[in-house]
Amino acid sequence: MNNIVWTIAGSDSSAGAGIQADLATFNDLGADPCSVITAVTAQNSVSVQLVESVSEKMFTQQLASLAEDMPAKVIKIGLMASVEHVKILAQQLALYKQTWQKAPFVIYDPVAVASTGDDMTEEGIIEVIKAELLPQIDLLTPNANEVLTLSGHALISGESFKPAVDKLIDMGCGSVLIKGGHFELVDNVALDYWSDGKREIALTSPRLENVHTHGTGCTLSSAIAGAMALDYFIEDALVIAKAYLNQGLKASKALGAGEGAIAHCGWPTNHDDFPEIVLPESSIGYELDLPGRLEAGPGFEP
Ligand code: PXL
Repeated sequence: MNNIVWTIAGSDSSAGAGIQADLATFNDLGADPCSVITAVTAQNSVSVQLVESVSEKMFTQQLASLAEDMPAKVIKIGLMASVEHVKILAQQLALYKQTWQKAPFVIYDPVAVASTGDDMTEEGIIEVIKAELLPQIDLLTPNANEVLTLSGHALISGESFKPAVDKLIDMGCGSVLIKGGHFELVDNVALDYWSDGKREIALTSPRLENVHTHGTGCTLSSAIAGAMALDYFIEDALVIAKAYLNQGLKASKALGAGEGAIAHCGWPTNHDDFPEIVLPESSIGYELDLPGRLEAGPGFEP
């Protein structure tokens, strides 16, 4: 029995993010990793110097080589720098879902689609991502900026999470995890919110003040992918991934003049690293309007 998980992402020469972070995460959790490289980046801890997408031929062949012999249970997508790659990938994902014995679960961390920090990607890519890639995605993992870019919804309060997620689900995603790394709904609390439009879950952890956070987005989505490749249900995978992230953040350090990257330290085992589930009757539950939605029952549309 294999637990194959693919990462489709960019190479980071500083090895803190991208393919390098994804593979380290899959290995730590015990999944069986494969990789498809979308772009090569030359970067250090201070800045990104050069980004070059691989040729369409090379991108397509990597997918074909793996599809033929090593189909995945879970596919994690990171940096997509080329419009043509997005179109090819959307088409291939649709094909895998129709033709593979078991449809892969597809996770997309929409790296560099935010209006800030968009310099790693080609012009016009966001429209193609919205129209063609999002409908193939089972779990999207945006931060607040990426939510705004993709859905037009600004996360201004707890109550704004659910409508933003519902919009992204209308656009074709199966479910959405909003990462709270940049969103301080409650002082000193990091909050992540997940919903598939019917079920929902929010997780909180004490905010960690570590400045060495390069690669946290890649690592979180890869940890979810790795755990799902081991057959954990999505809610459990979110908890494991968050614990893996907290553990790695506590051990991260600088290696160059700039920000350091998250560390990779094996399966999370420390109780303090595990997040808490938000209960409807808690203060954060009220902020998110969980009691109101529970009362309205499943399938409630705001
Ligand atoms: O963390 C986002 C990210 C994803 N993929 C690659 C990156 C980065 C950030 O630098 O270099 C290849």
